[in-house]
Amino acid sequence: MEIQLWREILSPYEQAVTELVEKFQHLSLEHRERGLYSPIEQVTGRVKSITSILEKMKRKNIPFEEMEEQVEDIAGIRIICQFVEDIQRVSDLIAGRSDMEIKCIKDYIAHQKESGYRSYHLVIYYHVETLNGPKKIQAEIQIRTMAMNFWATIEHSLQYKYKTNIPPYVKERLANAAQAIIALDGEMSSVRNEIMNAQNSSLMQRNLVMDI
Ligand code: 0O2
Repeated sequence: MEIQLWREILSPYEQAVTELVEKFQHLSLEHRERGLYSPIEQVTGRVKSITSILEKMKRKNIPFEEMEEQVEDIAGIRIICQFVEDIQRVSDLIAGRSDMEIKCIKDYIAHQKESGYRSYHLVIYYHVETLNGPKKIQAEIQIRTMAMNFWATIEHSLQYKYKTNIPPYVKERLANAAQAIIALDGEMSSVRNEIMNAQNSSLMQRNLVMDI
């Protein structure tokens, strides 16, 4: 397919990623401006590469006409939280919004993937305004803790290196690391209130200094 056609297809997704990243960053800012703890630590986004879209269509036997409906993560947003508890708060914030409609939820925290992958995915419908009028597209929002993100980032690069053939001894290490991540998130949750209080008071002090 011609590159120009791909550009036209992917352009609304690029717009959606830019808008969604901005909206979630603003949500985080709003919390901080009100002196509230923000469940959102960091937001990133990307449009799936053409190669990755084609690879997924081939793997899942998706015909071209169904690409935009069936490849749900052409627009991808990643929200990183400090604590596991923050993930549900972010999901609730999304559910309460009028500009995002939840299509489905994939809870890989309650149901960890075989690889050890843990993350909370929401597929949403989102409207973008284009030259041809409004377009309803899908976006996948991945919500995970910093610790889960650390594991997923390392494992993703190993998948890239080994394709589907990660050696058994590496798989075993990854499985051990996944268990360690669960323990780490649990430990952090147990001191969540203390950490949140400490962060709030340092934020308030900073605001006071800026007011002077
Ligand atoms: P990218 O662009 O490199 O991030 P499938 O694609 O078959 O896994 P599905 O149901 O289409 O499954 O989508 P799913 O599982 O909700 O989301 C796919 C995305 O979740 C992946 O994107 C990863 O970002 C992440 N993910 C899913 N499983 C794993 C895993 O085992 N390890 C890691 N590190 N990430 C995972 P892509 O396709 O890799 O594309």
